[in-house]
Amino acid sequence: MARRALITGITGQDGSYLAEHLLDQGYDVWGLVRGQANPRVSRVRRLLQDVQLVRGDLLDQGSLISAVERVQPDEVYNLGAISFVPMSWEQAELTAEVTGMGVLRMLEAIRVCSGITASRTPGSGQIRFYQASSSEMFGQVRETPQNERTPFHPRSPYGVAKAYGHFLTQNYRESYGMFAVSGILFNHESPRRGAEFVTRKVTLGAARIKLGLATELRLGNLSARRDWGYAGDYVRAMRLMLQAPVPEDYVIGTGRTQSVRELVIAAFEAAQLDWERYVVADQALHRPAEVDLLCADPKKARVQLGWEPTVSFEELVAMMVEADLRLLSEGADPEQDSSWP
Ligand code: NAP
Ligand code: G4F
Repeated sequence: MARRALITGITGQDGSYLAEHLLDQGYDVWGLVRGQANPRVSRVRRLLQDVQLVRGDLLDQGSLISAVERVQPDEVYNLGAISFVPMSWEQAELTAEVTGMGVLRMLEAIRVCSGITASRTPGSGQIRFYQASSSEMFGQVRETPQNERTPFHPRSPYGVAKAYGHFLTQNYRESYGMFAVSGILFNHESPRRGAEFVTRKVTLGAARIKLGLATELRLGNLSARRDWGYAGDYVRAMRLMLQAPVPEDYVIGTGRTQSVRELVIAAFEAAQLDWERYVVADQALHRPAEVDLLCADPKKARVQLGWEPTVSFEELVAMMVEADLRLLSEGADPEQDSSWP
């Protein structure tokens, strides 16, 4: 019988790529959707026609229990979160509830539905659980590159909430023997990335300028460095982690790091534009506390899971610029969430 997966965050970037990957692998895929009239659900219905939808919200314990009871999943991928770091200062409590406490509610739903009440042999739990942990937990980094043993020093309410979810996942593994793992994923991007994140903001900005739809692009800290990879590669790692013989956490990244300035140069080059004529550095877009440098050491994932990224930074930026040029030329409005390449 086909394995059955339940994905929270199905309307987001990673949810869409993971759903496609699991469908390709022969899974029955279910996506958790929330809200009375969430406009992003229609996009999922259009792009992911073979995904079945079930209602639920990470803020609502009962809804998660009902969803797990209905779907009876073999694997649960918890991708749902408030994931935009600046928003986590503006709505810190909501971020803690969704991005942090949401992990507790999902783990509890699995524990209750599986009838787990006491400690078991590690890995013996029936439902396998993946938590979307983040390199934001490393924050003010203690060493470079960062690996599974690098200590955390989160720099935003988002990073703190992710650290809670990470340790809780570890704790449910140790307390109840659940097959519960975290992927500590570094930044990953794609043409489906939200327009608020810097890569997409830059590729959309370059495309708009190229097409005469804008005259400048305002950005914050150009010196921050990130390890940027392709989302399509990273969702493969999520599935591999749940197929491993024992539950363990893994760092997923490319091992290369670039600055926002280098990102801008690459994107404007792909659009054949001189970035210095259009990019305006805006102090108002700087964060209260910045993560200056992230760079992954993905050796464990390479050795134990056989996982490798396949798309380079340069290929990724070119892919995104090309997709945005096409989208805007067709008259689509990426801010409206209606279009998804
Ligand atoms: P994304 O595009 O922002 O998607 C976030 C998803 O969370 C959306 O589907 C959203 O659904 C859902 N969500 C928000 N509030 C919810 C709630 N109360 N209940 C249930 N679902 C809720 O994020 P992404 O880039 O795909 O990332 C997926 C996960 O990986 C996130 O947890 C993120 O923090 C983590 N992560 C991402 C990266 C990265 O570089 N992309 C790196 C490390 C970790 P609605 O349509 O209902 O709002
Ligand atoms: O693209 P960003 O907003 O991503 P950030 O904060 O690194 O977070 C993303 O990656 C995390 C993994 O490390 C995920 F957990 C998280 O959910 C999210 O997907 O910003 C990247 C960098 C920052 O240093 C920021 O200060 O770009 C800098 N930046 C400079 N100007 C800007 C801008 N970021 C945004 N969003 N907008 C700007 O105008």
